Amino acid sequence: MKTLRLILGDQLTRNLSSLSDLDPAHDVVLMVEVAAEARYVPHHKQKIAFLLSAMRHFAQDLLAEGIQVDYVKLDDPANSHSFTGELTRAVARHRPHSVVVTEPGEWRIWQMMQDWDLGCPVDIRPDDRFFCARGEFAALTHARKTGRLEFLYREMRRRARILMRDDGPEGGQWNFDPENRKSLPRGHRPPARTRFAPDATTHEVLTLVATHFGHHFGDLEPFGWAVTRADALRALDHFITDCLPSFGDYQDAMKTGEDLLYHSLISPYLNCGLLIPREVCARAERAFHSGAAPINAVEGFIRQILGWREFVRGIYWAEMPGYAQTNYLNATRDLPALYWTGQTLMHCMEECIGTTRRHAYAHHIQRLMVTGNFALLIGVAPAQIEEWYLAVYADAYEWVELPNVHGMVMHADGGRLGSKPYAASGAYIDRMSDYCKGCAYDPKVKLGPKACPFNYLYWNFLIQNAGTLSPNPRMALPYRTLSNMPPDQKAEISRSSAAFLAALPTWNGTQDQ
Ligand code: FAD
Ligand code: DLZ
Ligand code: SF4
Repeated sequence: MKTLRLILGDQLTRNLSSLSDLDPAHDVVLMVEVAAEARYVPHHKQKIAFLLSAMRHFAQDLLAEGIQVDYVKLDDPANSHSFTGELTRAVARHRPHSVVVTEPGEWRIWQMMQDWDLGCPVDIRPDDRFFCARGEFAALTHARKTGRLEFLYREMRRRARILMRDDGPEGGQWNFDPENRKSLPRGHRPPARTRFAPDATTHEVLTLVATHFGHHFGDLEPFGWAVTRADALRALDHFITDCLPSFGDYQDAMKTGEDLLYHSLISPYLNCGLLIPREVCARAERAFHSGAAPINAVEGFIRQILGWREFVRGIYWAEMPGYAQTNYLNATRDLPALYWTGQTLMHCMEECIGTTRRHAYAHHIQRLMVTGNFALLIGVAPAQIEEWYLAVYADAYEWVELPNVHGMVMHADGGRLGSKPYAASGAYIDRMSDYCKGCAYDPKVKLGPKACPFNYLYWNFLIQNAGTLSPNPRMALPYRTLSNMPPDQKAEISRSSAAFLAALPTWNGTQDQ
C-alpha cells in the first residue's frame, strides 16, 4: 500500500515521526517549494536560501538511500505555491492509500491541515524532536503561576538524565547564572567562526532567491550557513571546541563589529531538523565530563535548549490562537522605518540591525535588550514588531518567535511567559557593550538633545503604563524611584520622548529598499 509522506521545510531529519515506518518499495516522500511560505511574511533572503538549499540537500540524501522523492521546485510552472495545492496535486499523481505528516511548527499550518479534504485518510503525527510533548506541557506547568520555566527545566533534566548526579543536579546547583553575564574585556578577540562555502545546489538556490525575492530585506551573500546535516554537525563541533568554554561568561555581552561572539549559531539547524536537541545537549554534556568546558558554560547552554526552547514552545501550543491577539499594554505605534533601513543615530540599534541584515542572525541579548527593548519602550503594536522578528531571522518560526516577542519582549501577554517586562535604560546597554562609545548620544545624559533616547524613553514607558504595571510587585523598585521624581523632571521626560517620537519616521509598508 502506497503512503504519501509530506515533509515540511522545518522537518529535515531522517528520524522524523512521519518517516519512521517508511516503506521504500512503495512509499513516496513529497517535498514542495512554495512561494506562500516565503511571502506570508517577507522573509530575509538568506533565510529562504538556507531553507530551500537544506530541503534540496535533504531530498538528495533520501534519493541516495533509494527512497522515492517527489520534489516540486519553486520555478516549476505547474506549482500552485501552497501546501494544500501541492498536496492535492500530488495525491492525484500518486493515488496513495493515505497521507502521513508530522505536526507542523505553526498554528496557521496546523489549521490548514485540519481543513484538508484529500479523498484519503491523513495521519498527523506528533513531533518527537522535542523533550516535552505538546499535550503534556499544560499538565506539567499547571497550577504554577511563577517559576514555571525553572520547574519545566528541572523536570526535563531529571527525565532525560542530563547533567544529573544521582538524584541531584551536576555541580550541586541547577542554575549557574550568577557566574555568567560578564562584559567582554577590552581588546578581547572572540574566535573566528566556521562558515560553509556554497556548493552547486546552494548557488542554484541563491540565483533563484535573487530572482524571486531580491526585494526582500537583508543581504543574500556572503552566504555561509551549513545546509546539510554533515556540515551542521561540523558547526556544532566547532562551537563545542572553540566557543562553549566561554559561552557562559560572555552570554550577555555585545561588542561593535563582533556579531557572533561565543554563541552557537545553531538555532537555524535545530529548528529545521539538521540537528536534534537531544544530541546537542548530549554533546555539550560530554564536553563537561571530559573537562573541555566548565559547568557554568555547559549548564547555561543546556538551559537555553532544554529549558527556554521547550518552555516557549509549550506556551505557544497551550495558548494559541488567542495568544497572538492579546495587547496587555495597549501598544499601537507603527513600526519605525529604522528596523528595515538600519538608519539611525543610535549606535546600538544600528549594530544590531546591521548584523541582522548581514547574517539573518542576532544573538539573544541584541534581540531582547536592544531591538526588543526599543520596541517595548516606544510601544510598537505587537503584531508589527512580531512580523519583523519572524521575517528577519534564519531561525524564525512562529512557535518560537511569537512567545519571545509577544511575551518576553512586549509583555503583550500580561505575564503568561515572564513576570515583568525587560524594560531597561541606556545604562544596561552601556554596561554590557561598547556600543555607547561610538554613539551620537551619551548614556550618562538623561535629558536633552545629547541624552541617550533609551534613558528618557524608559521613564516615559513607566509613566505611560503606570496604571497597568505599578501594581506588579516586581516593578515596585522603579515605580518607587518614579514617585520620588520631581514633577518638572517627569514633564521634561514626557517632552523629550514626544519630540523624539515625533521625529521618528515610520515604515511605508513595502520591503523595497
Ligand atoms: P545560543 O545563544 O548559542 O543558545 C543556544 C540555543 O538555545 C539556541 O540555538 C536556541 O535553540 C536556544 N535558545 C536560547 N534562547 C532561547 C529562547 N529564548 N527561546 C527559544 N530557544 C532559545 N529563537 C529562535 O530559535 N527563533 C526565533 O525566531 C527567535 N526569536 C527571538 C526573538 C526575540 C525577541 C528574542 C529575545 C529571542 C528570540 N529567540 C529566537 C531566542 C534566541 O534569541 C535565539 O534562539 C538565539 O539567539 C539563537 O542563536 P544561537 O543559536 O547562537 O543561540
Ligand atoms: C520558511 C519556509 C520557506 C521560506 N519555504 C518553504 C517551502 O518552500 N517549503 C516548505 O515545506 N517549507 C518552507 N518553509 C518552512 C515552513 O514555513 C514551515 O515548515 C511551516 O511554517 C511549519 O512550521
Ligand atoms: Fe544605544 Fe544610548 Fe548607548 Fe547610543 S548611548 S549606543 S542609543 S544605549
